[in-house]
Amino acid sequence: YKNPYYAPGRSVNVHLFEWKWNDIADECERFLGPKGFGGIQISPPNENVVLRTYNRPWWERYQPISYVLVTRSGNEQQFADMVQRCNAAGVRIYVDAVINHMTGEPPENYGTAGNSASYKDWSYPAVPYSAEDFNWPQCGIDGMDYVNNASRVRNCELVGLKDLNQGHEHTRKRIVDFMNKLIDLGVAGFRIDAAKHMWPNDLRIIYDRLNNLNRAHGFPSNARPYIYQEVIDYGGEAISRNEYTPIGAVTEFLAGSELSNAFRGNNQLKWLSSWGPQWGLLSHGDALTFIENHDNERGHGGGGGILTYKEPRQYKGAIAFLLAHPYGEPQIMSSFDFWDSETGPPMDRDENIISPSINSDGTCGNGWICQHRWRQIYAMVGFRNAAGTTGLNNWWDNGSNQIAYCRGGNAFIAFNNDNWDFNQNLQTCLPAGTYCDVISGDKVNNSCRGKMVRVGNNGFAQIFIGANENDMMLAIHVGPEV
Ligand code: LAG
Ligand code: CA
Repeated sequence: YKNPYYAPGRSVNVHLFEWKWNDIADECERFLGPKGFGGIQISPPNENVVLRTYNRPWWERYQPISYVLVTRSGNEQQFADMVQRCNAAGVRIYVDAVINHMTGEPPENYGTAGNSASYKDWSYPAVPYSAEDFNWPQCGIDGMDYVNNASRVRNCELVGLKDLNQGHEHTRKRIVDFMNKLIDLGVAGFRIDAAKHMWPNDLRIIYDRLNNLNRAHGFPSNARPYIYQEVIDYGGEAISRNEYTPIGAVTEFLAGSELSNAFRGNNQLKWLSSWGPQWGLLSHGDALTFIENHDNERGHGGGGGILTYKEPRQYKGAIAFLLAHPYGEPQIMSSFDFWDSETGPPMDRDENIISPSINSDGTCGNGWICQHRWRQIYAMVGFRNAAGTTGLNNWWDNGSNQIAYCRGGNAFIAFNNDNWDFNQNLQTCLPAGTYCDVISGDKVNNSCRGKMVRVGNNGFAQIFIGANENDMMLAIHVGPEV
C-alpha cells in the first residue's frame, strides 16, 4: 500500500482542490503529463450535502450523503473519462476517501446527486446506511479526548459528523464496494480522510479487501492501491501516526511545519543537512510529505502558521527544498484564491464551479492560483525526475542560511535565505557544460532566459544568488529542463 505506482520517470502528487473532472483531464494532457507530474489528488468524488445556507463552502464535500459519483466536479461518466485520459497521459489519480462519517447537523439534507438523507434518524437511504451502521451511543469528541482518550476520538463524532462504525460488516462492505468501484475505474489509490478517527484494525480489513489496480489502465499485475492516511500528529496525543504505518503510508504534517519555520527564517537552513527521520519525521517509505494542505492553508484542521501561496518567496523556497530532497513522497497543493477560510471555489450564479482559465504566460485566472503552473514549482518536478533515485551528496553550507547539495551526478541546487549575496565556487557533481538555471527562467527555443551556470571539467561552478533576487534558489540538472 506504500507504492504510488507512478509511471516510470515521474514523481510528485498535486492536489487539484475542487477542480472539475473535465478540467483535470485537459490539464493532464496539456500540462501535467508533459511536465512529468506523477499524480493528482482529487476532491471527494461521491455525493455530498448541498450547503446553500453557507453559500456552498468547500467543506460541504467532507459531508457525504451517498457513494453516488455525482458532485460539483462532475458525474460518473466524466470521472471515468478523466481517469482514462490522465492514465493515458502518464498521470495517476488518487481519491480523497471520506469514509469516517456522513453529514453533520443540517440546515439542509439533500445531496449533489439529488438524494436526501435524514440526519436526525441516522438515515442515508442512497447508500443505504441506517442507525445500526453508526457508532452508538452517540457522543462528541472534545479537545481533551485527543490527549487522553483514543477510543472516544475513534468512536465519537468529529465536529458533529455522523460517525460510521467500520467494525460493522454492512458498513465495511459499503465502503469496500465504493473504493473497489473507483479502483476498477482506474484510480491508483486513496487519501484516507480522518484516518485518526478510525481503528487501524478496521482499516486494515478494508484495505485487504480492495481489488488490485486495474491492469487495463497500465498498472502491473498484483499492484495494490497506494494508501496515504491522514493522521495529524505533532506529538503529545493519545493516538500516534505510528499506529498507522504498518498498514499504509501516512501524511507527515511535521514536514510542512518544520520547513515553514526554517524558510520563514526562524531556524537556520544549515540544520537541514540532517533532514528526514533525524528530525523526528517518519521513515522515508512511510511519509507523504507536503508544505500545506487544504485544511492548514486556511487555518482548518487545527492548522495554521504554514507557508502558503500568500507568502510566495518563502513558500517557493520551502517547496523547492521538499522536491529537491530525496526524503519522502512529496505532494504539492494547487489552490483557489481565498480571503476567508470557509469560501468555496469560484462559482457562477447557478452555483456551478467556474473552470480555471489559462493565461498566455501559462498561469491561471478566474480565481485559481494553480501553484503547479508556477515555473519555480513545475521546474522542480523536472528536477526531481532528473534526480531519480539518487541520494543526497556534497552538502555545503555557510554556517547559516546558505546551503547547496547534489543529487548523485544528476542535479544540483543552492538556496540563499540570508540577507547577503550567495557567491561561491562549489562542486555541482555535474558533467562539464553550460546549464540553464530552471528557477530563474525557462529554456525557450534552446536559449536560456534564466541564469547560465558554467560547470568546469572538475565539476565546479561559480554559483551566485543575490540577496534581492526574486527567488532564493538556483537549480540545474542533466536532461531536459522540464
Ligand atoms: C478532515 N480530515 O480529517 C478534512 O481534511 C477536513 O477538511 C474536514 O473538515 C474533516 N476532516 C471532516 O472530513 C472540514 C472542515 C470543517 C467542517 C467539516 C465538515 O474543516 O470545518 O465542519 O469539513 O464539512 C463543518 C462546520 C462545523 C460543523 C460541521 C458539521 O465547520 O462547525 O460542526 O460542519 O455540521
Ligand atoms: Ca470514527
